[in-house]
Amino acid sequence: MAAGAALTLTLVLVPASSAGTTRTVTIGDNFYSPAKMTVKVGTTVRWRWPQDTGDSHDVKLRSAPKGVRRFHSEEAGSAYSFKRKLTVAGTYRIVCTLHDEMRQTITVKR
Ligand SMILES: [Cu+2]
Repeated sequence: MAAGAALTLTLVLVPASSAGTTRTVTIGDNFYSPAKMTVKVGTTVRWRWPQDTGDSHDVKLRSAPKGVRRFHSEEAGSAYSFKRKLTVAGTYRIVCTLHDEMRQTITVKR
């Protein structure tokens, strides 16, 4: 019973709308899924490479709101993940440097 009470308390203290959530993006050949997404400020975006990706990909930030430090993941073929917390509102454009058509747009809202 004590464990149940503690769980209820946690759910009350952490509303679903709070910042600090994580959204997962799946890497495919040759796409990011989802290709477009909107998240709240403070969301951590995690790019996940599946076990069986047939090709190598990376995640490079090619444009972002002012003041955002650029990031660039490793090149990886499978079983890798990379994450960044997006703390500035605006539009983030991601590209895979190995596949120019592989692009993603993330809108970060307050
Ligand atoms: Cu790629």
